[in-house]
Amino acid sequence: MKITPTIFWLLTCILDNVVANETIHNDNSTKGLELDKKGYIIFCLCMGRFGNQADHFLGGMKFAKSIDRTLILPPWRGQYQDVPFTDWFRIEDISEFNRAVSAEDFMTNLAPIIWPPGNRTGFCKYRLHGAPCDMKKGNPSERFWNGLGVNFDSEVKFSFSHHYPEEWKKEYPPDKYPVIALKTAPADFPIEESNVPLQKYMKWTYNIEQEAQAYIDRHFGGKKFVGLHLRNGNGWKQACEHTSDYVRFMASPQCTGYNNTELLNPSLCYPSEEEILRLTKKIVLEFDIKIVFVATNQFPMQKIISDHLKNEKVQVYHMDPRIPQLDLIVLEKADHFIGNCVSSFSAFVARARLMQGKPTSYLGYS
Ligand code: GFB
Repeated sequence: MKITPTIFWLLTCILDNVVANETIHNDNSTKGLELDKKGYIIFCLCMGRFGNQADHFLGGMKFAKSIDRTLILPPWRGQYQDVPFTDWFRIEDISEFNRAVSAEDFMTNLAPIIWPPGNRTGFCKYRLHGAPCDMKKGNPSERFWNGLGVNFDSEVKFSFSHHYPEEWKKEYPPDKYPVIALKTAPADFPIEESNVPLQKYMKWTYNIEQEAQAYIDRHFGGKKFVGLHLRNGNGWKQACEHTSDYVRFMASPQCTGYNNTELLNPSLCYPSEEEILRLTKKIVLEFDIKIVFVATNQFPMQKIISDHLKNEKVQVYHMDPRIPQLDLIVLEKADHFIGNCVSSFSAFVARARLMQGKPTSYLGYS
C-alpha cells in the first residue's frame, strides 16, 4: 500500500494516543530524529548572494515559527556550489528560537517517510493568468532542489504573504501538507526591522570561527583593530548609480533607519576615496587603534590607506580569504567596524555586532 501523507497522518494520530509527546520517536527509520507532526517548511534562498540570503533566512526563520513548523535549514547558495547550512552555522543556536533540522538530515532520514517522492508539493505566489510555479525552472532553483534530490509532483499557488501566518495555518494544515516547500523565501528584503534581533541565533560553527580567530591571533597579536568593509568595483558602482533617487535602497535602513524620508546620499553606496580615508582616520584617532583590517570584494586600497595613516603608525591588513565568511567573522570581531550602509554583506556584520553591543560606523553617513 502506498503511504500518502494523509494516511501517514492518520497513523501518527493513532500513535498519539499511545505517545503523549508532541513528537514521535521512530529510531529505526529516522536515525534518532523526531518526526514533527506539526509539519515542516523549507524554502530556497534564491535571491542574491550571502548578505541577501541571510536577510531572507532570518525572515524565513520568523515565518517558520509563526506557522509553528520545523524549519528545514536550507543550504546556502555559493558561487559554484551550495553549502550545507550547518557547515557555517550551529543548529543548536537556531533551535533556541525554533525547531530546526538540517536539509541533509531531513532528506536522508525523514523525507522518505513524511515527504516521499510522489507526494511533493511546491508552493509559489499566485500569479496572474495562472502561470505555473515551475519550481525548478532556471538557476538557482534547479541547482538548489536538485542538490537536495527533490522533484515536485504538484503545485499550490498561495495568495497571502508571510504577514498572514494564521491564514497559512488554516489553509495549509500539516495533515494535508506535511512539508511546505516554497519557491522563494517567505521574507522581505531588506530584513524587517523586527527581525533584526534574530541575528543572535546565528552563531558560527567552531571550525570556521577558529580559522578566522587564528588569522587575528597570527597578525594582530592581541591588539585592538578596526574592521573596514570596502564594497567596490564596477558591478557595485553600477548598482549604486541610482542611489540618490531613493529614500531607501537595498540594505540602507541599517544606517538611515526604516522611516527615512530624505533622498539618499550617493556616498552611502559608493563612498569616495576621501571619505574612506577621512572616516578611517577619525576612528583610528578616536579609539587609539594601530591596526586596520580591510575586507573587500575587489579593491582593498591597502597602500593608499597605509600611506594616509603613516604618521599614526597604523598597519593595514587584507586577508583575501578562501571564503567571504572568514572576512565576515574578522569584521564581526573588530573593536570598531566601518561598513557600507547599502550593502547587505556589511549589514550582516553590523547586526551581529549590535547583538554583542559593539560599535559600527558607516561610510558617507555621520
Ligand atoms: O553578500 P551580498 O549579498 O552583499 O553580495 P551586497 C556581495 C558578495 O560579494 C558577497 C562578495 O556575498 C561576497 O561574495 N563580497 C562583498 C565580499 N564584500 C566582500 C568582502 O569584504 N570580502 C569578501 N571576501 N567578499 C548585493 C548582492 O551585494 O549587491 C545583490 O547580493 C546585487 O545580489 C547587489 O548583486 C548589486 O548587498 O553587498
